[in-house]
Amino acid sequence: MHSLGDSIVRLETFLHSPGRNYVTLKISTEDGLIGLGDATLNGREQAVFSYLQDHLAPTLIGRDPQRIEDIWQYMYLGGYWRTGGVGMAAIAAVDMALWDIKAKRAGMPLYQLLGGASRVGLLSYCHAFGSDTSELINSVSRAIDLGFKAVRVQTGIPGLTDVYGVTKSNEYEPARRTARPVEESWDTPSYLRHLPGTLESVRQAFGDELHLIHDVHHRLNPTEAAQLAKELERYHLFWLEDALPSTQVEGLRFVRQHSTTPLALGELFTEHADAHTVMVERLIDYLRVSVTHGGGITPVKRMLDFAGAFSIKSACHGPSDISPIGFSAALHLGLSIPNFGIQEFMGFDKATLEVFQTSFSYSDGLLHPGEEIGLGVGYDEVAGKGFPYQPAYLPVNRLQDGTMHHW
Ligand code: GCO
Ligand code: MG
Repeated sequence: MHSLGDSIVRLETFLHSPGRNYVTLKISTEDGLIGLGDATLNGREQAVFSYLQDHLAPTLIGRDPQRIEDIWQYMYLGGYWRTGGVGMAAIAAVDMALWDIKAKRAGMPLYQLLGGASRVGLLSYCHAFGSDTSELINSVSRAIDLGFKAVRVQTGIPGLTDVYGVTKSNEYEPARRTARPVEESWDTPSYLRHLPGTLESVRQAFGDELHLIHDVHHRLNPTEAAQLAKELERYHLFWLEDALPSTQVEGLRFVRQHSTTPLALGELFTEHADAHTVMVERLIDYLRVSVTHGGGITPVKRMLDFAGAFSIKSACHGPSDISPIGFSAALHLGLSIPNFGIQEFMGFDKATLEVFQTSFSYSDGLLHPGEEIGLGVGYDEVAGKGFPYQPAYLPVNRLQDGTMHHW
């Protein structure tokens, strides 16, 4: 088969913890190009690291790095145990690194290869949270001062000590560096009683123009989700996120029948099949799949193109547990596709930005991937070594009587 004569000579996998744990892949080619990919999977970093280094990497040496699609199919179809977070994050890292290499070879930023810019920048949203309404209002004010036109709002709930999306530190990073997961508690009736009043206060404080997002984090059943979506209609949310676990398609149909509040989900999707029904039945308005967990740029672009046929927009998952490499991949994709919706932007701490050199920019609510060739991200391995892996887990969640609940 025709080849440009180049080949993959080295794949190196790094697991470093600047700020948090990140799994990073570096592919080197015979003609001296380097591509980077993100394979971070929150709380399962060592599993992805091993899958990449021990199982995938040896099979890719000597292959032509130009043949991204063929290599993707080789990894996905050839793996037999396809799909799932661990496997898809590993495949995604290879895919991203190969796109990085192709764009560097072409001498252009990746978004140019993907069809060029479809907009001047990407509308982004940040996280605002508070243990009570006044803290939340302060947090939203800070977001507005930074120029954000869209904000995710999460609030503490009276009677519950730890609530999803609310933390005492400034940076919201749900994984904690503990030997076992922290146990949080949850009470759905308290949440349902408390949330509407909080959103009312936020609307009263900031008016109608600000785009408001709220993340339920899969904690309701279909009846509760429908009641909440219906009750929140008057606050015209940008979206209500993960009102139900994304596998509960029948429940989503029920929520849709009862409410016009826009819905977003998909941060746990790892491939097209996970999203197929919610797309063709248009049970959602925004698809939250991330490039890192959805298998890379190649399949996620296909998924988003498909979603566009149903007027569903992109909203790539962008927490700080996706590395600056995966985040940049989402920016290049988002800048180029026609049905971009919004990009989550939690930002990265100082240590992370010491190890990953980024070229993306944020200004007045909009993100841009920058004009550096490739993905526009560098990785300082020496600096990375100063931040060794530390075990960290996402919390688990129990109802007040001790029953395990969705986290
Ligand atoms: C979001 C997500 C995150 C996740 C985290 C888990 O909407 O950004 O829900 O907050 O909890 O990414 O790894
Ligand atoms: Mg979420």
